[in-house]
Amino acid sequence: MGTSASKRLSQTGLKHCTLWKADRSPACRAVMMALDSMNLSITEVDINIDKGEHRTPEMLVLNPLQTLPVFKDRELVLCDSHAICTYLAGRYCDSGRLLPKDPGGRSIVDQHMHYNSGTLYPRFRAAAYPILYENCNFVMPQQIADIESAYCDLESMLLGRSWFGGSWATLSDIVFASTISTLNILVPVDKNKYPRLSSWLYRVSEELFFVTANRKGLSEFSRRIGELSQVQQS
Ligand SMILES: N[C@@H](CCC(=O)N[C@@H](CS)C(=O)NCC(=O)O)C(=O)O
Repeated sequence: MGTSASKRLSQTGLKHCTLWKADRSPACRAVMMALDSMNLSITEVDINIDKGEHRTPEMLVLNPLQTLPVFKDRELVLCDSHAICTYLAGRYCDSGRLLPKDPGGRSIVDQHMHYNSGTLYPRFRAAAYPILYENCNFVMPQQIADIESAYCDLESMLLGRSWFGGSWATLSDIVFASTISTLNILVPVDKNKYPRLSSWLYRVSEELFFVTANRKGLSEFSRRIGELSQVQQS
């Protein structure tokens, strides 16, 4: 378990906030990208999931669900990446850039968060966990089909738009960026079948928050999957 403080001097330091995270985890990387996008720095504690550090008695007090990320702001403890991202954007980003203040715009972002939480993330888990934790060395056919079907949904959602949530990158894009860039390692996004999704993935990969907060953990995930399976690494 390791603690690190602020990353860049220009960032606003929120000393009263802590994030327990693992870089390999897409849910954690969504929160890390949201923080970097808002130029916020908080105390970060690295947790080694392979060593079960997310299941220690101290962590169980914070999160009985035994998952990461876990976030604390004074007395408030949150244990879901979507809830953490919307809290941070609502509490610390006055402009409404990441999370629109108008109910219509906000509900679009919520809709994407529910899709990520209810459909996309479970499909990631079903494909990756057998490799990471159950000695399976390939992505199973049903899991590939489910992920391809999600790519079809996402391709349709991008009809006539460059970003999922509006005219610029919002929390929708940040949360999707963490899951889709990770899924892309397991089941590559075919640019011929999904041209809009593929262009969006390229576009979002160029965003500074993706470079600073997603790339390292994504490489770590890719390396681990490569060590454990026959999934081709690009
Ligand atoms: N819905 C939760 C999912 C959290 C989750 O499943 N996190 C994974 C890492 S990506 C985890 O902690 N896995 C450890 C385990 O299940 O033992 C969120 O978005 O925060």
